[in-house]
Amino acid sequence: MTILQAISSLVLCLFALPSVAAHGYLAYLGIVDGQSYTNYTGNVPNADPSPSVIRQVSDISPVKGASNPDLNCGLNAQFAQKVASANPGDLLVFDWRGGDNTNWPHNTGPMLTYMTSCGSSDCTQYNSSSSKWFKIAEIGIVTNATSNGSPVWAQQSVMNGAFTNVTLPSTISPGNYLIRHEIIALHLATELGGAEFYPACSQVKVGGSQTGMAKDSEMVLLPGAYTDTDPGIYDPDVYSSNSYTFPGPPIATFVSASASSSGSSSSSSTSSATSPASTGSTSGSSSSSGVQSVCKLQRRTQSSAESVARRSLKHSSHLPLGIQESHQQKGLRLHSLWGDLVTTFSALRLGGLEIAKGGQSAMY
Ligand SMILES: [Cu+2]
Repeated sequence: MTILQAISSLVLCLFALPSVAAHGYLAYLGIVDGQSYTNYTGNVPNADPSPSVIRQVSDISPVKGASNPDLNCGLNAQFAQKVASANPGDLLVFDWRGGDNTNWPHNTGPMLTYMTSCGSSDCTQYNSSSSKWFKIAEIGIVTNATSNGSPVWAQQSVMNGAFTNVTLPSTISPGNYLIRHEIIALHLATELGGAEFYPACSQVKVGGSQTGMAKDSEMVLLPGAYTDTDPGIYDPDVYSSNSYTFPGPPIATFVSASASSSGSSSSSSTSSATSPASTGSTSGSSSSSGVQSVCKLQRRTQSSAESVARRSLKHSSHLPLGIQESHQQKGLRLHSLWGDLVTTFSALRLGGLEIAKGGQSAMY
């Protein structure tokens, strides 16, 4: 993107601030476990909640300020009623949406994934405000700036309609966990306090019999791990510099170890994806191995049928924020979501999944 485009998108965002489109939330969590795929629906912020595994937040607006208590799990995050099942090595698929259910509206800044143990009980009543979190993944700049363009971040593909996925560490110990996936939008981070934090916590029970755990020294409080002056949070050069310093701790070493020892089969989800060229700060080795566990899935191939479906969906869903979509609308959207995933998996050639590529055209 050119400087001009960067400026114009910044200006657009500033003008768009009062609109619901300017911010967003984690709308879905998908879990791919071997042959099976489970999609968990999140609640629209502040809507009358349905049982979910994603902790509902009160607004699509960002958390502002690195010491804001809402940095923990998002604005006024509420316990969720359900718990997702997952196993070590599963693919976690995050689907972020804008507040009016269009694409995620931002393109600048990193995405980071943390986990914390809920202890011996499930996470449905677990207060994580003083919990210790460890980082399992982070992704930032994927294409360096050119002489006439800003660097491109992985977040750009989310804005373009992609899912973001993260591999659950293949050696992680079984137990009850919160998975905190966070987008930090840096389009205003040229000013102190301008960064927008979007954390989202999902409640998961991890099975298996692995033994991987983070060290005490790798665990942090949230808030607590960031300050407003961190170079990755207050970043005056965000539109021009190719170097980026991820905030927070390094990726836990057991995650890096499992990523490098898992061989070719589990690296398939990353090898065919865009290869990220992010410049991690923490240490060369930990940032590069962490990036390996993250890749982007192309969500939108935009067949014309889908465009029509989406357009009509958009027309029929001109509802103020807080009103839940009808069953029919949800069905239509899930339908297209599944189509997207079929495309995605075919494109990524995920090992065990045998999904015919032709399936997609039959859906519409
Ligand atoms: Cu926003």
